[in-house]
Amino acid sequence: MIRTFQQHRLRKTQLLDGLWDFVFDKDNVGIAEGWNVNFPAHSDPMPVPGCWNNELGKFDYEGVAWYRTRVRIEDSSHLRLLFHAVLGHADVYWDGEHLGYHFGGYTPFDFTIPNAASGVHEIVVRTDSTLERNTIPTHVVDWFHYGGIIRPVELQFLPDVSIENMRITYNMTGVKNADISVTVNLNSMSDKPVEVPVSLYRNDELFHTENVQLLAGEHKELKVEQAWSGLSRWEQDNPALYMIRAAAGQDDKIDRIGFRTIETRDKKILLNGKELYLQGVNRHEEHPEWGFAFPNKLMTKDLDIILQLGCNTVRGSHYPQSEYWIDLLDERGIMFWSEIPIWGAGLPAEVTADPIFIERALTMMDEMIDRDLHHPSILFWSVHNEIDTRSQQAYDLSIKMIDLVRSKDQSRLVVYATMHPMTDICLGLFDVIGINYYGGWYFGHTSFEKMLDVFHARCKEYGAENTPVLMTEFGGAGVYGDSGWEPRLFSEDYQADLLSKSMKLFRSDAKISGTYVWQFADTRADLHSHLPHFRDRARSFNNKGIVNEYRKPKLAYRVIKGIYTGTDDPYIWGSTLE
Ligand code: ADA
Repeated sequence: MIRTFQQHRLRKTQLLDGLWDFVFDKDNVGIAEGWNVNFPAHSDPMPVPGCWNNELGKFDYEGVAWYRTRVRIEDSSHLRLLFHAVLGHADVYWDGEHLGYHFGGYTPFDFTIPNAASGVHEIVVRTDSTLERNTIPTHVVDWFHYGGIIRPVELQFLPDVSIENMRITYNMTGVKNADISVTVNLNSMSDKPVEVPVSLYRNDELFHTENVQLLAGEHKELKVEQAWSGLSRWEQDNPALYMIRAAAGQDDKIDRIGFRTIETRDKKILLNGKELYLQGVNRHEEHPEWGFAFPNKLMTKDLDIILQLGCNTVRGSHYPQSEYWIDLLDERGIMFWSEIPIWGAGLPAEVTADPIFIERALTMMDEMIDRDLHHPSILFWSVHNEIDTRSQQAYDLSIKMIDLVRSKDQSRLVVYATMHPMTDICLGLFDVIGINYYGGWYFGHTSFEKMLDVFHARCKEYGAENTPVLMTEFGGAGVYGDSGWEPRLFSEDYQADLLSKSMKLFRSDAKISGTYVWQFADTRADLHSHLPHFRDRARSFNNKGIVNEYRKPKLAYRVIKGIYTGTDDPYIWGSTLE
């Protein structure tokens, strides 16, 4: 399942997940040798979705690799070939022909193949996981450089007239009332004029119907605006959701929305007019056995662990996470911070002015918003993490990113995470400021108070005195199972102590609206024996997780649970014992 609900009732779809033929192209000769037509005979079977690094003998390969599968089409049909996520560069071939190229990693892209003939067809994908100075992320980043087709691949069978997309927006006009707008984009692949009945449903109840005429090959946009009443709002305790279905002739599309408002006032974040205090963790969607091809089953488990911790929010560090995950958050009333993988600690400011970097950043943002626009749980679109926000280049990039987000979506807050709270020049640009600060880990423990004093003063100077502030990262490493009687660095005890002290300090600062602990689970880091980066990551993991990579709790989990739930109850596993 890609979503937690079915996305089509009429449109036939087929998952192409399974074992694909796979081969590394270490010398990058595949294009010259025409592997898109003559796939090498000696290939390995490779699970899709999956990261090749999780297979034996392939752990540290970074570079070009090729995948191939075959599909049988019973009857000639128009097709849509949809990749839900491929890491890095992807070139897709259909029967040897180049369908197109995509750069990214965590958002979907697709190709339409009109009038595909019946019979067997070959799909070949050339992927390149190489990270460089102007890729996003760049080559220095604090997570493992996985490669592969990490999310499902889908083949959809389209009728002559199909729904390209459906976009639903609304304005709350009262507690239970909203003006809604539904835009449906239709595409005709017919060679003659056609007329299709289009119907729109809310929870299976028809709310609009009309016949639409399209010329041969025409794209048409249909916009329906209505005033709705009697709505329930999406809230933490009652995450009311509404299914919206568009049907156009033989095709349909289903999505889900929730009604809520999000705004800021006098340094506070208000959901449905009520002040929020955010209690969260940073979660990488990563696991040592699956890499970024994170299975749905583990998502429910992650969420249960996070809910038991007392969280009402999660930060999706540092890239668009699975749609299934965000669906779960919608259903459980958990608020989400979503971001693209610009990871900037140590990134030279010039890189953020590189036109290729900027274009990639804008495309990633654009694709993330397109994919996730309807999730009520997403409150924050975050445009970058820890870039050099002391520089004019970062300032200029921020403006571009903010403009793009606001032009596409006015129903969420535009945010970022700064690692330069005392010297940042971008403070005045955003709806909410996130601070990443590692007092007690990279800096001495007492540095939080001083940092916050300087930061708050600087906010005033930059016209951000009313901007809400979140502690988006803080913490320290605690190697799972390492405890003792003395608070040694890297022990579970030190980590728990540091988090507890920092959290108490942040919670007593009325100017801070919430905390995201770094991080939920330990994650694989990118260490190489011949490179200098991240040498302090014991076991080649970022050990700042409050659970380890297999989701086993450390002392810090219990301590934070006590703080977040206000129970000081070290007991962690929702017992069935009386
Ligand atoms: C940064 C970064 C995280 C992680 C963290 C750390 O704040 O955003 O991805 O690398 O530091 O552990 O140092």
